[in-house]
Amino acid sequence: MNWLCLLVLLATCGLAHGTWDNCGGLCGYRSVSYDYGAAAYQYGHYGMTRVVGGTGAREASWPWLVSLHHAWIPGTGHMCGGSLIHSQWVLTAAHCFDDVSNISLVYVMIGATQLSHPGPGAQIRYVKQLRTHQYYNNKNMKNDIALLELDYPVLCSPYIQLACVPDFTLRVSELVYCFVAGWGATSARASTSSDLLQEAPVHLIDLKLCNSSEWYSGEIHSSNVCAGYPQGFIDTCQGDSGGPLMCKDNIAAYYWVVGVTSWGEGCARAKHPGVYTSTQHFYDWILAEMAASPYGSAS
Ligand code: 4AZ
Repeated sequence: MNWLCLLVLLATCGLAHGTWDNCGGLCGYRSVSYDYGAAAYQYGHYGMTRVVGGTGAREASWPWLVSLHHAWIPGTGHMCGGSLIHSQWVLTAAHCFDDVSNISLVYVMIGATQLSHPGPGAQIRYVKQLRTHQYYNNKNMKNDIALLELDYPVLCSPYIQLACVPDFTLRVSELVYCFVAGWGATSARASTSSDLLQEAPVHLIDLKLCNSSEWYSGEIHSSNVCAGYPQGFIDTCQGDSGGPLMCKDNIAAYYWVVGVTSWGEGCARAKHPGVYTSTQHFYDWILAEMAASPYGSAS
């Protein structure tokens, strides 16, 4: 069997646990290969420079990660992250739109790493429609998930690839290599976003522990995923919202987007890891919303 066949076979195995695609039949693949080595997963060995506690990502590192911009935000205009899950749909957080009254001021930058210099691999799309979850609650952050339909499909390239979304058959808690990435603040006190995409390895944290008394004491829902470190130090922060929590298992070459960055008490604090909306929990909702588009582009 040649390598191409093997790749197709692996991709087909992946699709058995969820997702839908139209980007050459693949999702979750990074066109450029990056070897972080085992040391990247040992707390304290990852370059504690700056997401919070991450490092600058290389070009095309996470080719499904997009930056949502708002025309009125000064500087780079970055507002939130998102994940390209279909050539015309971006998965993000509902709370990103809490203060947005005019969706035509929002646009999506796809295929960029440095926002001030997006480069020739980047594409920009406007929003045809926003679909926030009908039961999104901005007080307790339940159902913090939304979909954006883009005005035109993006073209896939080494810089632009689709994310894989897991259905209920994937055992997410068994995935061991997880990363967060985004253009959010690099410290809890910083109010500005980062020009260069930041990434960091994180661990999935058991929901019971995450919801225990010294942690989030009951604020975590069954539709959440917690990720980070008991000691803190490495975490998503303001501006990373809507972006992906991405995991893969030992052997697969592709990543699943298992969470959408939602909230946390502060950033990188001990016993207060990042809280993510579980994409697996909302798989059917995502599918139904895309299929129900009045424009019919995901049928
Ligand atoms: C935010 O405000 C935010 N530490 C995102 C993630 C986290 C905290 C805040 C997690 O967008």
